[in-house]
Amino acid sequence: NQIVLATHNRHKVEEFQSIVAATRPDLIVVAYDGPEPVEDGVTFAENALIKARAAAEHTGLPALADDSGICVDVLGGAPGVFSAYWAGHAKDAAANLNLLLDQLSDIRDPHRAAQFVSTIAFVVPGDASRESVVEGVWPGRLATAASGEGGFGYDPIFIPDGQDADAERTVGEWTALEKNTASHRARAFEALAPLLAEL
Ligand code: ITT
Repeated sequence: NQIVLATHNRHKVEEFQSIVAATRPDLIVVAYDGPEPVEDGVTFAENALIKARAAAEHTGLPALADDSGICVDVLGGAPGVFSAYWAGHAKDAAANLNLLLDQLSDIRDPHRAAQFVSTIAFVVPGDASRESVVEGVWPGRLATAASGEGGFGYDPIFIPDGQDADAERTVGEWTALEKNTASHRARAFEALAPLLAEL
């Protein structure tokens, strides 16, 4: 059973392969390498659907797409859908997270609350009735400096809630397995699992 993952982000491919292997080892996740559609939606759901529909149409396979980002409370939910390009058009992860830290250092917010959001669209070619969108949210707060080499994007500055107060780590310091059992992406996939039962 193949399912195509509509992303050009290799970290997302690795994470989905690990998440799917843990609960649906019969499903083979293949990365989509066809033309990238223009992501001009204004919400995670719109962008996820744009990507999943394009991959389903191009490959003829059931398709998943993840549109995701980090949403900072004191910034009204930004960077949100603009997370990949927060510091410009280059998709430069270090520049993005440094800009976010700079922005937070100018604002007095002792909580620094933020959440990672993953929105997954599922599209089955030729069966619009099965099209669906689910969301996973991972609450936490922003560190004051980056630490850790793991993960990607904003992981080095995100401290998930629920850790022992004297041993808090950023996701950059977590193992891949730790991240993939707790993350916004894992939570969204859990919500999606019942819809994949027929695959
Ligand atoms: P595709 O559109 O090809 O899937 P992308 O990286 O451009 O790849 P998005 O448009 O969904 O994907 O942007 C998501 C951005 O949000 C991503 O580039 C990171 O900056 C951030 N992000 C999402 N999930 C993350 C995670 O698990 N850890 C760290 N940063 C994450």
